[in-house]
Amino acid sequence: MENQVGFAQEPGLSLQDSHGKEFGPKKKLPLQDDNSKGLCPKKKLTPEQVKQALVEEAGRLGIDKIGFATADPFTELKERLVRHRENGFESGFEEQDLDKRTDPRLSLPEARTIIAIALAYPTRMENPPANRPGEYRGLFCRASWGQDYHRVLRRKLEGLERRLQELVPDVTTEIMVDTGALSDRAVAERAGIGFIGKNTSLITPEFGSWVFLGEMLVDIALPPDQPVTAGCGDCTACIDACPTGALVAPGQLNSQACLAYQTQTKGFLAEEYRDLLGGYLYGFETCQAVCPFNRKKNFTHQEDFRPDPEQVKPLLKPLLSISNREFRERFGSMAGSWRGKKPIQRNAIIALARFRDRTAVPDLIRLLQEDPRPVIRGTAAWALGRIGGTEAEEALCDAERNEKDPDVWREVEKALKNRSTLDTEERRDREAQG
Ligand code: B12
Ligand code: SF4
Repeated sequence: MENQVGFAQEPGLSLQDSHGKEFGPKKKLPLQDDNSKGLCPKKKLTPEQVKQALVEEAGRLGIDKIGFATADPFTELKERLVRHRENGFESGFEEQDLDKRTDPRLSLPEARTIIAIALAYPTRMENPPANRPGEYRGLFCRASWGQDYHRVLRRKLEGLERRLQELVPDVTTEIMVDTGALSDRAVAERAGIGFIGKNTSLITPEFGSWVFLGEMLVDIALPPDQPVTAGCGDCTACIDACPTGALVAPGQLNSQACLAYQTQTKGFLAEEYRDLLGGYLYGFETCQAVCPFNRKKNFTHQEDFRPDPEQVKPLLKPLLSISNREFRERFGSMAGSWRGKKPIQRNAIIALARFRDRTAVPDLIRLLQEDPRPVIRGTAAWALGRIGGTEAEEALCDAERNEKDPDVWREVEKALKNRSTLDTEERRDREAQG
């Protein structure tokens, strides 16, 4: 005998929107066991119930916040993004198609709802290894601690997707975490996850801005949440603290001047930024660290984001000679490795210069003489100029004679000029000490 047909999400259930109109699967699927279930009275599953089931599932999956928003176009954001581009404030990491960035239906044509999630990440390390002379360390920003958040949030969203498919079998979905077309912050704001701070971050009342964001577009209408009403008030701590003035106006960032962006570029780091990195190898977070909403916030319950101190605060010198394979093995699982090892090594050289680590001079000389990458040779030259000393000076003079790359040569020249300043200061100090 042929099976009776019915809704497969839960035999005997059908979906209704708030007006009582059915919005469930248009396609009817065969029931597995029509004898028992087909005879049961149909239970109505309203959009509110679907939403509630997803909220409960989010709790089981360990999602810290979930919110629901309409999939209407982000019209105001589009105007903002156009001005952002005209001002040259983009980083280049954003989706380039502004229509796609602001119209969810260009990613999922039937999109009705966006389900936004947030996961909190920790801000303090237990037993962080100390900096010691000759054993200095660099730092990955907190957003790079533990497992790469792209994978973690995607896994959580896939868990939600599975539950939704049980409830609404032919639902269509599209998951996005960071690399999707939409602005994760704008989505999260609309879904009531938090508000946009003057530092441009999405700030939640519970976890501050120490949260990652992701979303799932779905082609069914679920009741939206209300945006959070809190805000920054008169506070301007992040704008005042940003060392490059990258926060050009409340909620407006010139990404090109943002040190988080600058740590991720692959070319030479502009000289004006080198003294400002403060030992960061990847990312930057002053505008979050000073925010009162982040004060004393340290949520360590997400196992996936627990930092391995040797990974997130690594010794600098070994980074200079790390092989591609070793780099992948040690750092490949972190978000901060996505640009490869070159920017990390460049930043490690800059950090060694900051510490004026004389024990790094032989390694830096080797880089200056042998590394095939001009950015690494040139940055090593600059660092040698900063650290100074006879050995460094001789290596720089050799490079002045032999270096063929014009950019590296310019760095060598600058380093020699800086070195003479340092030496003059050293000489003056020694004379003063008698
Ligand atoms: C490109 C990018 C960057 C660039 C540019 C950042 C920027 N602020 O534009 C760089 C490399 C600098 C960067 C740095 C960081 N990033 Co980033 N980045 C992105 C990415 C891929 C796109 C962001 C984008 O489109 N920016 C352009 C601006 C104009 O749009 P927007 O920031 O998305 O949204 C703005 C508008 O909606 C506007 N807006 C809307 N309405 C209104 C109304 C008013 C009145 C105002 C004033 C503004 C406003 O304000 C929003 C906030 O900036 C997103 C992922 C994604 N797909 O969204 C992650 C993302 C924004 N980054 C993230 C993180 C964690 C970081 C860092 C903290 C990492 C670090 N420690 O180094 C820093 C923070 C620096 C900072 N202050 O933004 C998280 C942010 C989480 C959060 N809680 O906000 C995201 C969402 C990734 C994720 N999925 O979790 N990032
Ligand atoms: S530091 Fe102050 S102004 Fe900046 S985001 Fe936090 S509350 Fe807003």
